[in-house]
Amino acid sequence: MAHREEWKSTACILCSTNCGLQVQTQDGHFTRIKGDKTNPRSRGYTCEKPARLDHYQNHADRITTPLRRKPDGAFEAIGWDTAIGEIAAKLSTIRDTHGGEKILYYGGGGQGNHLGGAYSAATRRALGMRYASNALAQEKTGEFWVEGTMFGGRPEPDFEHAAVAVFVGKNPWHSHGFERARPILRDIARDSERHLIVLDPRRTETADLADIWLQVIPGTDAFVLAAMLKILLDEDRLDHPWLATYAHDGAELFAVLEQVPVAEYCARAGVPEGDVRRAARVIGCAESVSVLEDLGVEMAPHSTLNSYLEKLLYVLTGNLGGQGAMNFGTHMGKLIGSHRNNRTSPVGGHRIITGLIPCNAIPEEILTNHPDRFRAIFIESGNPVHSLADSPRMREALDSLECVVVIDVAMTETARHAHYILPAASQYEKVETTFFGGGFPRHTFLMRQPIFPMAEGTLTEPEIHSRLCRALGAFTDADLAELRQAAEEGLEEFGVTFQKAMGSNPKLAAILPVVLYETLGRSLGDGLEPAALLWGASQTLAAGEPASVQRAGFEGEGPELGNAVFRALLDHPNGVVITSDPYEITMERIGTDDRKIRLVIPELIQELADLVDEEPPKATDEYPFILAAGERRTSTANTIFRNPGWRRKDVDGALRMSPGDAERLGVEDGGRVRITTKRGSAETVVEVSDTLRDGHITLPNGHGLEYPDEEGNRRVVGAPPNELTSGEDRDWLALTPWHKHVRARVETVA
Ligand SMILES: Nc1nc2c(c(=O)[nH]1)N[C@H]1C(S)=C(S)[C@@H](COP(=O)(O)OP(=O)(O)OC[C@H]3O[C@@H](n4cnc5c(=O)[nH]c(N)nc54)[C@H](O)[C@@H]3O)O[C@H]1N2
Ligand SMILES: Nc1nc2c(c(=O)[nH]1)N[C@H]1C(S)=C(S)[C@@H](COP(=O)(O)OP(=O)(O)OC[C@H]3O[C@@H](n4cnc5c(=O)[nH]c(N)nc54)[C@H](O)[C@@H]3O)O[C@H]1N2
Ligand code: SF4
Ligand SMILES: [Mo]
Repeated sequence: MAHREEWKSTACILCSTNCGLQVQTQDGHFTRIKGDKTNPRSRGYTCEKPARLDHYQNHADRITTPLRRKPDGAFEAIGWDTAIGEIAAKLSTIRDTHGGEKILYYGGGGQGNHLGGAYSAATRRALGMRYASNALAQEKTGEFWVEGTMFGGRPEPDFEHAAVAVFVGKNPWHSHGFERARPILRDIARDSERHLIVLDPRRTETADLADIWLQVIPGTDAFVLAAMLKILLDEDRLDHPWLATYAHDGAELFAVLEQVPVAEYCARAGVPEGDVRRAARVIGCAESVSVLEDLGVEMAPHSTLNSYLEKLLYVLTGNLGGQGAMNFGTHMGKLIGSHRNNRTSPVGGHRIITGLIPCNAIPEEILTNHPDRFRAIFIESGNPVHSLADSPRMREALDSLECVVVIDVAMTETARHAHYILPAASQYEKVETTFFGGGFPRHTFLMRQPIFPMAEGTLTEPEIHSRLCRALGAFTDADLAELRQAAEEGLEEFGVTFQKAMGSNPKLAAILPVVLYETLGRSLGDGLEPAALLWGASQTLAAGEPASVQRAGFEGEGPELGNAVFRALLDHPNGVVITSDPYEITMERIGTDDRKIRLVIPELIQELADLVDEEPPKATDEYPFILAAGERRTSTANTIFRNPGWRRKDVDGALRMSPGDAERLGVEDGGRVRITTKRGSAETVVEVSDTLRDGHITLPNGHGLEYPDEEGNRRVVGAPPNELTSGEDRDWLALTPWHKHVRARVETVA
């Protein structure tokens, strides 16, 4: 009988959708990859990208030994014990001299991994670190702040059932952001009863499918959204009884909206007034509406205001709670911190939103003589030198710090600036998961198990954090003896002992994740240790939402119910439906103090009113183009793949430009150009594309990484977008960068 390879269930790590995969492997390589039909959420769907995943697992930039930077800048290999010992010593010296809050934590997870970040909580407590940031604080924090203020929670769309789907600065055909995006988009487009509305200056693949495509002039969404709201008001399409029940009075907002000159705002945004009226009417009359915004408005002028106006579209029309509308789901572990938080950054006094310092503030909080400046940074699973605005300034900031520690799988642009680099096992060599949205009304959670043995010389992040905590003196084996004993006796016994220990021993409670890892984790079996934290998350979920968990088919109550969820996660690496909810529950999950929606956000009402006096964006002679720096394409996946050879198309990461602009510049498809902004310049090839307006150019994200070519020479392929961006062009409230709105000039090169 022919030998048949075993298929193993896992998930794609290339975007936040985390589609279920089935894979076969041989000799450390993926040999076959297909969508997992048994995954309850993705149901067999994948896009084209995971077929290339072997380029993540195997590449020339993988690091497999801890590295220490020598005074001459070169790295030397050191042992793990040396690395852990020296890092613990350096960071505790900084803590003892200046205070642990002078050590900034950055990262904690990418598109497919979050357990490292969750375990880092122990190391952070052990060192007294108080401040953190990650990539969410350069895209989603404005939106989080609005959602926190209005709802005290984060609603999620239900496009599968929505009568009307609205995308604001979002191209789900390529970027996804919800499960099975392409079939769902096609279904909506095909169904004459349903509508797809897209606000995007480029005729994207999603816009091509739309019933109504509003081709806004870049940066003018606030005008279109305000006009749509005013039309809803004029035509009295608000859901008054619903608003009276669930929302606070909106008089102050309505008074400002009353003043919106619809025709003029449409003209400023460059969209036909008739189309805007039709879009507003379709939304106002719909059975159900789901809306999703993304970088096109978050990384553009009026970022946080855009988020507010976008939410008002569905709230004023009563599209919160219900099939096809926006709903509040359950959470397995927390990805984001509390919405209620009045802290600010230590130097600049910038708002900390959901526990995160704005990414754009990081260099300012370092490059200063201010006594409260950061003196060290601990970076895990993030590549801020490449991914945050103004790469040169980020390099300068890192180089000025007393200690930079990086945990990564690869030698990255950021790792090159570290004093210590700790090599992590890859996301297919360890237990991992994400805490990204799990879906509503059925919430699917997937805990992956190792597909490959760990690369020699690497450790998992949970193990690294455990070793650091031990070296910092946060625990000893004696502290854990009783818990270890209990773990051997089973989950029930462990639960009781754990509860007692957390209540009576603050020293252990402070490093809870590592305690779970070292006790329950060690009892789960080789390689499964990191799963221990999900036992805690399962218990929290079962305690907080017992009825939702029971509706998903789990039996028992209290700790027994949590144990049932945890066992299911261990047994089903293809994903588990952990909660199931009726749509009505959404209104019970409004998390504001008095459980009512706030329609008025005073901080943003003034900005809305001031739009009236805003000059439309004007091109200048020096910088005639608006560059969208970082477009999602079939050939991009953040910086998860380092080998440019993963790309079949658009290998050089072309600058897209309209035919008219190309002709004026005298450049043809495939021709080379230099892009220059006030901050820097980069060379690339041109793709002439009739999807763009004149004056609007786009560059892909994730390009411009250094990687060895066939002769072993390190080469940068494509343009690194953040050599061109600046940290000062940003939202006033959330400090999100205007990456979609970078003024630029383009010149041909020979
Ligand atoms: N293939 C692929 N998918 C990905 C990723 C990836 O790297 N590659 N990254 C993932 C990540 S981290 C994220 S955050 C998401 C981002 O997902 P998206 O936000 O959907 O991705 P982008 O292509 O950056 O931007 C969306 C759209 O904004 C439009 N836009 C530009 N300027 C404006 C404007 O002024 N107004 C409006 N309304 N639109 C504008 C662009 O034309 C573009 O179509 O994608 C995720 N998915
Ligand atoms: N100009 C411009 N800049 C942008 C964007 C844009 O549109 N334009 N998009 C922004 C957005 S929305 C985002 S989300 C960010 C993304 O930027 P980052 O947050 O920097 O995320 P990734 O590129 O996904 O890189 C994650 C890092 O994790 C590492 N890694 C992979 N697996 C593991 C693992 O198992 N353990 C550890 N420890 N590390 C691992 C990778 O090698 C990589 O260094 O980029 C942002 N930057
Ligand atoms: S949609 Fe995202 S998670 Fe799904 S297969 Fe494509 S890249 Fe992977
Ligand atoms: Mo992102």
